[in-house]
Amino acid sequence: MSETVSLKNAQYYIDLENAYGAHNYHPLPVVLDKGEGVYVWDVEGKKYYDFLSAYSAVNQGHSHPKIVDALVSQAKKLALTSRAFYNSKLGEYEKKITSLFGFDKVLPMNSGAEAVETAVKLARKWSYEVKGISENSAKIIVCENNFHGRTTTIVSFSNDEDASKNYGPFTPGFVKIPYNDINALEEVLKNDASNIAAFLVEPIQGEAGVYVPDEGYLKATSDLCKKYNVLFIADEVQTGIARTGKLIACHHENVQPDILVLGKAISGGMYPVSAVLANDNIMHVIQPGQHGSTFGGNPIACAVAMAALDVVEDEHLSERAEELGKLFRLEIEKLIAKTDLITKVRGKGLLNAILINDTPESSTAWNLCLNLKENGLLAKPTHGNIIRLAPPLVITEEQLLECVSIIEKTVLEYKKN
Ligand code: IF1
Repeated sequence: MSETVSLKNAQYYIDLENAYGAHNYHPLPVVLDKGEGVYVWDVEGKKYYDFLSAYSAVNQGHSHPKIVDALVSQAKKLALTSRAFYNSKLGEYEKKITSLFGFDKVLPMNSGAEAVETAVKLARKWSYEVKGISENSAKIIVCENNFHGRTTTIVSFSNDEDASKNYGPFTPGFVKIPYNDINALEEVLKNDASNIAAFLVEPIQGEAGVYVPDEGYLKATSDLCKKYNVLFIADEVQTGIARTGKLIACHHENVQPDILVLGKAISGGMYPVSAVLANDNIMHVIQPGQHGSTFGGNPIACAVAMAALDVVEDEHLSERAEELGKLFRLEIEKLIAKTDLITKVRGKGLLNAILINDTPESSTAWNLCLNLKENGLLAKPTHGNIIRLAPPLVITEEQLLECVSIIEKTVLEYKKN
């Protein structure tokens, strides 16, 4: 009989984290203890709607029974072999994910940042060994206000002071252009394509504040990459796995990237799983001993990911995100007409954000999130005055409309102190 551990009050857990954990986050003051579907509960038993979904990792809902079962049964059987040996799960997973996303090969990793790093290495190696760029001179084009993870190389091409200051010296070989600017990309390619390996882009800039580029941006930039023999790398760690209303956001414009980077919801948030997908003409440049990871492609990761991807298909999460996202933005537009506190809602599928009518330095968005928490909905600001609103994709229309009511109540009651 497992003993029921009596939970302490929230402050007890907050104090522990402050005393013994690095202070690399500033969490909302809530201590979560349980999750199920779109709901989470804190240590005092209060129930909330989760409108962050662990930054779009929990698209399938918290502790989805099918994914939990896959995790538990595989963990009881075989957890980790390393890639020194074959295992009975990896090949099945590789066949499933390459067929689902339409690529010849997948390179399995663990975190999103690891997958982005893998894509950078793959593109560079391809540019030397296939395109013929002279070694150590390849450049990769990235967008201003990007977020691709937090490794030293990745923050080397970030223009976010918080993410990069005092982490130098930085990795060279990256060229920044404005996001959502086709001409800016064409300019760089026209002048320097012979030294350029790839263009790395988020189909929607999540951390920057859910910036949705103009219709046609992804198609136009991927066409330019084809024209100049430069690889188009889509970082779909946050926008992928049905979040924006398609299996990957590139599919809104029928774009198939040369390299696809996935993470987060591949596992439904149950386990760290990420992946880099590409066709043989690119992936073959990595031969035995030239890249790897202890946990990459481990049996638990594969079993969990196969279950999580089944849930995406079985529960039609892309279609749900598409339909419910339209309803959500429609309802928030009605709220915007009643208040001057919110100036805009933007997003695609169930990846949305509202812009608060105050400066990024103000605490209005944070205070609104504190009030949303009191009213039973958890969300967090990104970059000051923008609040990301991204529930698990398993949310029902009824639950979504209840959340709209919570947001409306909170906004209309908000008193700037
Ligand atoms: C944090 C942000 C979101 C990502 C894209 C790669 C990664 C991420 C497009 C790296 C990760 C996470 C990281 C997490 C918070 C969250 C985040 F606020 F940091 F920027 F979602 F917007 N590409 N995003 O969004 O994946 O290594 O984390 O598995 O670092 O605070 P990871």
